[in-house]
Amino acid sequence: MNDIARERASLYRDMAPRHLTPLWEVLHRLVPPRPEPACLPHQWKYADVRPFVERSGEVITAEEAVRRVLIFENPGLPGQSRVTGSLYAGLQLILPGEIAPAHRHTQSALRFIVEGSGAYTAVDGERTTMHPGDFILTPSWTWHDHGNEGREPVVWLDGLDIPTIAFLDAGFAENASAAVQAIARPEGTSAARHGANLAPVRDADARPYGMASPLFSYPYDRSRAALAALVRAKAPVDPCDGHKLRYVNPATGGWPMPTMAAFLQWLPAGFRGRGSRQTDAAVYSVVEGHGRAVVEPVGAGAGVPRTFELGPRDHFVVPSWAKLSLAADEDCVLFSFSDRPIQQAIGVWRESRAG
Ligand code: 1HN
Repeated sequence: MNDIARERASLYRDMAPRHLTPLWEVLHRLVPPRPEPACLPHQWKYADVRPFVERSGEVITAEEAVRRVLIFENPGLPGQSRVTGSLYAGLQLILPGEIAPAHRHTQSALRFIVEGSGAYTAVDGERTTMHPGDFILTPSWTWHDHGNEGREPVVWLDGLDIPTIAFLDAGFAENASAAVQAIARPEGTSAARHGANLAPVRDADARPYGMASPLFSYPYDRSRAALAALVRAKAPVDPCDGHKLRYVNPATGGWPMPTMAAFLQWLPAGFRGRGSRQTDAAVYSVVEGHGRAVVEPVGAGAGVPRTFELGPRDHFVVPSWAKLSLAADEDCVLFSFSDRPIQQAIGVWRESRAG
């Protein structure tokens, strides 16, 4: 060590007890030229995951677990219950006759139904019955419980903004006094008020969930029909995305929840997509068809491109600014979600479709 290096080292040592550190030693890491996510690309094949979901159903009830979920833990973020830097994801199982007790929290949740029909989720007094491919919201601070009055196991993908709310130290939660919340309105009321391109005239019913969409269930048959109609109409196929639509809050035209965006896309058979990058890391759930995702990450995973063979109920995560290229051997339908609303609200969201 030369004199100046020694002087610097002693400066750092002397000021450390005062909780002072030199910016110039870390500046390049604080503001890297492009994102350097610790998050890695990863795939969870349903055939690999399903036996563990089933075994979890043998060792604990939904009620005892409160939520019986296997967390999708990103291999680049071990022990942190995160699927990306800002998001949590997992697969939840509810068996016939079970309930998951009512509670509420400031974290927002979304559900995407992966397997089975006949379970319900209730949000602030209204139930909606789950079918594969349905997209369901649990907005921040709404009471919610789940139950399965059907005859088959039901599995869904949970997406929550848990790491984001933890980062903000803004998490609150409470349990309801009753495990199953009372039904205040018949099933379908939210869809009638907000799901037919109509809206309540007066304010009382206009925004039951504050900033989140007043429509809390987006059934798959309607979303799929929209994409299928675009395919039939020979609408232009985006070179990166195929046919891709975003779920909307019908009251605003904006995102369904303030912290999470969700999308449904159709890749026509034979599609060979161009690569694109976005600053919002995304979690994908394959609904239909077989294809491929090539993910070329930056940051911790740089230099290790991953190819994921896609089939129904497989899940994968694409880190921020990774190049994603999608291909389809047969018609493919993909669901995905991300933190794009946060990034767009603060003006930092970017996309590169240059390849
Ligand atoms: C939660 O409330 C649900 O309501 C799922 O189904 C997963 C993970 C952490 C904290 C709360 C649910 C959750 C959760």
